[in-house]
Amino acid sequence: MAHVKRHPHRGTARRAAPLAAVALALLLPATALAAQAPAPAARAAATDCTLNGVPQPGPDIIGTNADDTIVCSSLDAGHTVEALGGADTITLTGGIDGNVRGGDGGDRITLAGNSASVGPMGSIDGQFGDDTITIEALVLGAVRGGQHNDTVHFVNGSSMASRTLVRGARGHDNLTFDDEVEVSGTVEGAEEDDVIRVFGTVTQNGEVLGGTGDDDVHVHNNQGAVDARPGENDRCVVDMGRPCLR
Ligand SMILES: [Ca+2]
Ligand SMILES: [Ca+2]
Ligand SMILES: [Ca+2]
Repeated sequence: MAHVKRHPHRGTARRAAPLAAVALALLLPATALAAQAPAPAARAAATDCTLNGVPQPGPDIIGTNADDTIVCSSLDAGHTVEALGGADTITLTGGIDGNVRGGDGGDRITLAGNSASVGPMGSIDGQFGDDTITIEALVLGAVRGGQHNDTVHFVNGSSMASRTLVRGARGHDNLTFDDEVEVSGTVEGAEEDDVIRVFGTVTQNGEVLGGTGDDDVHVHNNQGAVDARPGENDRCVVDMGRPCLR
């Protein structure tokens, strides 16, 4: 073990300053160190997107008015994706705590992957144009079709919670929830004639609302509230559980 006893021949003075800094840091009160550390609730900036293959760190990922391809594996709270005009393809594969907006044009927005989720403050909004929004993962925040005739599809493997909002908004919207999806929170077609299909269960924490316009609502198993009103020619069907409110 000769090397243990060997004294350094040089560099001692240069090392002294860093060592002193370390020693000083060790002497600092714990509160001072804590003040320098980020608050536990605030995560380090992690927005990680690409726009047409080019990395985009955020906070704002701005598309072009052509057809863009945007992929985000993370979007921090307060950060935005603004796809602007064109038929954009937006794929969300991680934690989405910011706001994703399709802009004009018929956009395709997909939430997919084992680690994908829309957090409580996160949102997806198709905005103008006939948008197709496909949800394959957890949504705690909001999914909005925005204006025009949108298709929102929660496929098997997706999930919701009591504060989730799914809103067709203006236009004739199609909102579909596959048979293994437990619908919680609020699902609403809102303005104009909408088609809402729940092939599984609306939980006791869930409500499905047609809104204005003549809506066509069909829920397989309702343990919550289903109400197509107030359209004059609404169609509302529940196969089992609590009947439609009238
Ligand atoms: Ca767009
Ligand atoms: Ca739309
Ligand atoms: Ca609507």
